[in-house]
Amino acid sequence: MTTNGAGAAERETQRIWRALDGFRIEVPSWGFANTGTRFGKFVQGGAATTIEEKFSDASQVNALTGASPTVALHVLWDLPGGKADVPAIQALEKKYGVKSGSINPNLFQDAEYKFGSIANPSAEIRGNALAHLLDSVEIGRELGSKDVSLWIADGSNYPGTQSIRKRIGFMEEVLAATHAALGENQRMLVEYKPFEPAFYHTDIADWGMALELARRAGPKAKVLVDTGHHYQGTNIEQIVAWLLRLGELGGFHFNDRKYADDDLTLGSIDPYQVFRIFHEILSVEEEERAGVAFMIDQSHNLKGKMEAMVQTVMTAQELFAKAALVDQARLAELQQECRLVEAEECFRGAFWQDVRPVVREWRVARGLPPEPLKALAESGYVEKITQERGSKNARSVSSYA
Ligand code: PSV
Ligand code: MN
Repeated sequence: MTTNGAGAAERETQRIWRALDGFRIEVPSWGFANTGTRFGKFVQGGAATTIEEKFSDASQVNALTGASPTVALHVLWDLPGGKADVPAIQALEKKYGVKSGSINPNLFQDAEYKFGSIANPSAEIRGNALAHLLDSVEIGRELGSKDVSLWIADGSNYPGTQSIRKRIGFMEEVLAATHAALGENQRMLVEYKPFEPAFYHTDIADWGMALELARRAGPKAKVLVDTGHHYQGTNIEQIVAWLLRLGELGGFHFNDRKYADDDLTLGSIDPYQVFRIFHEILSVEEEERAGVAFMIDQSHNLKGKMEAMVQTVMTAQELFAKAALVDQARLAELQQECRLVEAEECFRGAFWQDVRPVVREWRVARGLPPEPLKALAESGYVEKITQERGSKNARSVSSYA
């Protein structure tokens, strides 16, 4: 796979294997469920409508890729009974061999949150939002999951209709109270998003706001970067570099997009961007990046859900492997001497390498199928779930359930 001789090829192979051995990416429970667009819902025969089906799907993805042993849970969608559902989830973890990952409170779908949740002018509504956050912390603790991952959908649609400044104070209070409830091994991730569902201002619009709120909440609060939550042209890897430098990068929600928060599969539009992000992560010491959680946040409307998820994890593995090929020492030298073209070639040379043969060898060596998508097709799993779940899905009208 390289032109530099057998020794160099061997070293590159080792770098890839080492990177893949340590690579984990969490799948979202909601990525297996029916979703849609603002204009309609597209039901798939094989979509998961129960938490057991979501665990079953997640465990298949893990068995095929060897990289996804945890599944992110969305509290209202997956634990509608709250803490009372924890034993059922634990039983599913045992049955399917995948663990609960990040716990995602839901502060965006109840009617009372129309004007906001933790930034709502009403103290009563903020109190309800806090109660849900505290429940989520408790659920996370009982499940032994590390991260409570907060996305705050609050904002406003028209200038002058809300006090942006007052709402900062409201959020600070609730986030500090949530942080105070975290167990020893728990963290709180603060996600930002500049648009949608609000379109004039969102209360946590960018990484600066998320960082400041996280810092004020306490040391266990970190920033979560969702790759779909930026304005066009934003240099996401620069944000990543800053957050790494500050020790404040909690993790990622990976997805790809062309226009807004499109939830397209990772690397489908701009694989080079994902490579650049992985490069930033791989260019810091192992301890510094140890706490950075990789998660997928996608819902697939047109592609088959299982196929799209397997394809996503494979793509993530391939792009991570490419990033692992960057010769960091050589690159640092070239950067220091401002040898621009050589530095760029050293960097993108790794991106252009076809790592798939080595990734395939690694899969076989680890007892995994060499071609996960082919193995999925041959397993008959999608046909089986389509048959089993088909009639339920045909009747299904509720979104995300
Ligand atoms: C919002 O767009 C988001 O990125 C948040 O992470 C949610 O939890 C997730 O998508 C699912 O709607
Ligand atoms: Mn997200």
